Amino acid sequence: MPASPPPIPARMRGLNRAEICDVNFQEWVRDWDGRPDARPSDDEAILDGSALDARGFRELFESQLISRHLDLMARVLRVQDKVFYTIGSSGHEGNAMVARATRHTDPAFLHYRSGAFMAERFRKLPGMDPIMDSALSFAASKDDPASGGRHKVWGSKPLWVLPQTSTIASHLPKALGTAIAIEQGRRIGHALPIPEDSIVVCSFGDASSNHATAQTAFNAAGWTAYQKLPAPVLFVCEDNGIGISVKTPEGWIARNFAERRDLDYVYADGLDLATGYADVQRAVDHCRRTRRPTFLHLRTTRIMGHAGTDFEIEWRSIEELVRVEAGDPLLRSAAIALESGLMSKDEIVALYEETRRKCFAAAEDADGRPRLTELADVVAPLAPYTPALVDAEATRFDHAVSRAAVFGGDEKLPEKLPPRHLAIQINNALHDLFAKYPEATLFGEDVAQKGGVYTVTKGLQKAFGNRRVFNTLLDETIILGLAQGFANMGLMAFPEIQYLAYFHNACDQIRGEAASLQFFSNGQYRNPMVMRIASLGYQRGFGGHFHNDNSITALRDIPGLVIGCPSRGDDAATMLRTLAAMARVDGRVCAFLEPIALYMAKDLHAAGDGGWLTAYPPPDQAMVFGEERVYDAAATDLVILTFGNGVPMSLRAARAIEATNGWRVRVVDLRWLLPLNEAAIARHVGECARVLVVDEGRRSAGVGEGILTAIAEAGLGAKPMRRVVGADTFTPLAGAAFLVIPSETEIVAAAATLT
Ligand SMILES: Cc1ncc(C[n+]2csc(CCOP(=O)(O)OP(=O)(O)O)c2C)c(N)n1
Ligand SMILES: [Mg+2]
Repeated sequence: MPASPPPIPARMRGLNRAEICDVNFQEWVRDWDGRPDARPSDDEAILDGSALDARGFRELFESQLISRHLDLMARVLRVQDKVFYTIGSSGHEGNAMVARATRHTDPAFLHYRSGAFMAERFRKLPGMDPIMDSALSFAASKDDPASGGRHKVWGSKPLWVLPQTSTIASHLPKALGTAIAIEQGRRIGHALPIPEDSIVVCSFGDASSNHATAQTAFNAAGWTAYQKLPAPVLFVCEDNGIGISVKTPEGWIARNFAERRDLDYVYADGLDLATGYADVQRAVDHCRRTRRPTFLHLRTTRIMGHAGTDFEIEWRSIEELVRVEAGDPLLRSAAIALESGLMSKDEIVALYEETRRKCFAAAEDADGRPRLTELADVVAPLAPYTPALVDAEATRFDHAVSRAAVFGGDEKLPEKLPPRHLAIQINNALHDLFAKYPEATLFGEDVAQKGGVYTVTKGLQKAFGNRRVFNTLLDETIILGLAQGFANMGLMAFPEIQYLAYFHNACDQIRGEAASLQFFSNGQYRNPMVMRIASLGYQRGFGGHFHNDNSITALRDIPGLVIGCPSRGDDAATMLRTLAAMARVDGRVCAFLEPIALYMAKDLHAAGDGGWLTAYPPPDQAMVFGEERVYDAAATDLVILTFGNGVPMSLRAARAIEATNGWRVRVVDLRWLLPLNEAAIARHVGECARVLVVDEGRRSAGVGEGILTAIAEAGLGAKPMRRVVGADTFTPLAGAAFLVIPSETEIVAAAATLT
């Protein structure tokens, strides 16, 4: 019979496991009765055979203690409403080794259990205070240098830690994107903001490694390495064996990752600094030297629960909890300090208590600092817009020489050629922007040799090379992750999403990540981009829902995002210039919706009239952000507010309405869908007797609702008014597709009901 385990002392059965871990540490140190070695000098190995020297160990141990006491402090002060976050790093303090082995210029996208990593990275620059900076973030203080009090994030501008929200795994694609951008930027001669041999650090938990967003990043990293293309990303899986309450099957992480051919696997014991450090360093060195994606499987544990609100005692056995707590990495670090002779028991306890004191003092200080109390302050970094600078940038024209070469000589400049349709003018505008911005890059599915499904990007790769224009693997999450990574490295990114329907499965990369970066970093970090999406319905060549998706609702409520939707070629060119300028000047994340059905449209009222062809605007012209295009501004009988395909349809319908009702009809192409220009909407409605809103999107939650709301809020809701809008349905195949979206006949009929 196996001996029964010793009984668990009464004091160990308490509810507050943080207190128990705290007491445990002190008692364990006091009770230690081993024999210390002769004290090592700073440069000597901390223990025989360890790759870590005594100075290094001492610093790592201090970083671990800072992290632990920030956790303990947070648990105590949360209940006093001085701290607002209790997801801690306890058990993960070994990640300090990753910070030590990397540089402060290696961009880091961190797991939320990165207190020790941060404390250690703070050492890399003089004059910084990890405790105070962290305390300010815990306290949601306006003085928090990472987020300005918007969230408890691990982030630092000088330390190249880009703040993360806590959607698990969502940061992996952009970490990979940043790694690829380091290499790609170097190859196109772009001045990188960090050294050329930098690597990207990206940490996450064991449960998170199963997430689709994580898996696609691993896959894309392997896909890249398989082709012998560099991707120097260090994936650090902090394996504590559990995700909230769900255990990761024993051995699963090694099983799943140890033998991937194009993801180089290194295991390190994150619970033991003396033995773990060599392996951590090996992983970092390998990644830096080979530029291959590297998977560091870092063994950790989780003590004190998932967060302060997780009372593990209620759902785990006491025996199991005590067993887990016995694996506390700080106990092992204390043992190393004692066994090596580096520190005495008293020194350790004194350091422990002194760190506690500093953390509480910093927290009290932080609690006394101002918090965000005004909405204007909260949203200040969300959607910066400096019109004068944007306009100057959008109209800046100093690339005459390069564009002449791109277009094949002065005579072939597009503004000197006859009017053309939308697809051609977008293509011309992209060539122009690439001539203007040497840092511009464009990527997506099929965009390179083929030039996209609709040939909108045709010739770009030939003109600008395969480092600036390239095909990605088939995954929208990765395309948008790449865009963020490229932007992080100061490149201008034009990611393409092949169809609007396919944006939706990667939406979080814009919603949760790209659009939130300026907000959560208080404007310190930005990932500007112009995301082009082939969009909307009415296609005759290619049917079905997924090629005709007309829902932009998922984009419309993303804070800070700009959405532009041109309906004709000249507007597309000037809008693209403005979006590129907004990205460059203000760091904005922009969506450019290209109405597929208008790509090739040439005529407006009759076959052969060429009414929808437009001249190419010279490169010093741009569109003012928010500005609408008005057709027949003098008309006042009826205004039709619309966008996209609705514009030529409404212009045709306007003729019929004029013929039947005798009304003059004003058609307003809003062009900018987020934010909506509410003042312009109110002005046109105010000037006209009747109102039609033509919205090809769906009835619920679409643009039309926003337009009607703007009208109502302007006090103009009493005017005769109707909405012609798509049905709340997916788009069917063949002719049935046209039953679910607005038609010209419907527009004319709706106008007839307005008296
Ligand atoms: C996309 C997403 N789904 C669910 C959650 C909720 N959640 C937060 S942490 C977590 C468990 C993560 O476990 P693991 O990756 O092992 O990290 P650990 O907390 O153990 O360090 C879950 C399910 C989330 N933040 N994001
Ligand atoms: Mg875990």
